[in-house]
Amino acid sequence: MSLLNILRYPDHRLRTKARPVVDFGNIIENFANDLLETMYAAPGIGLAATQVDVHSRIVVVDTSENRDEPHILVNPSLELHGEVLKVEEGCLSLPGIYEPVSRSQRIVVQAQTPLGESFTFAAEGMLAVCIQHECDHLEGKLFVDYLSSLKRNRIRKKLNKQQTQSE
Ligand code: GNR
Ligand code: NI
Repeated sequence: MSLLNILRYPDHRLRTKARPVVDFGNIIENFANDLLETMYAAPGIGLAATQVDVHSRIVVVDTSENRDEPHILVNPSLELHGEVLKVEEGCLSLPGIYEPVSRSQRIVVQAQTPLGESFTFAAEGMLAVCIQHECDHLEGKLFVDYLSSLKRNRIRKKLNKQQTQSE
């Protein structure tokens, strides 16, 4: 197991569209466990491979109180259902930034395990929000893309300044 480095906005590598996983097995399983370890250490409730500069369709999430309900989703696809509500989001690639984003409150997820088994499940509330946020990362999309360009520019300047000061 190892901790992975998380890319920070506005790093252009966060804009990469991830490719489907075709080779299932131990290598993908080990990588997914590294993603989980990195997510728990951060700490965060989700992490997409894109955020650690791996451009394969793999995300992990755990929105449970006790941090003991990990989900590994390989090649996820979503059906959006239910009400659309604004929920405050954060992102490990934009530390300290929190803004409301409109998301479906219910989703049906189709995905594969690291060994290639297909499964489907329904999710709601924060788990549904988090999975939508992670699937956006695989498309090179970030939650600030839903904000006005004025707000996004302010955030970009703030994070650029923080990163310059910490170097
Ligand atoms: O840790 C995280 N918290 C969070 C809060 C609200 C909506 C989405 C998230 S995901 C985020 C971790 C992250 O950046 N995943 O990509
Ligand atoms: Ni994120």
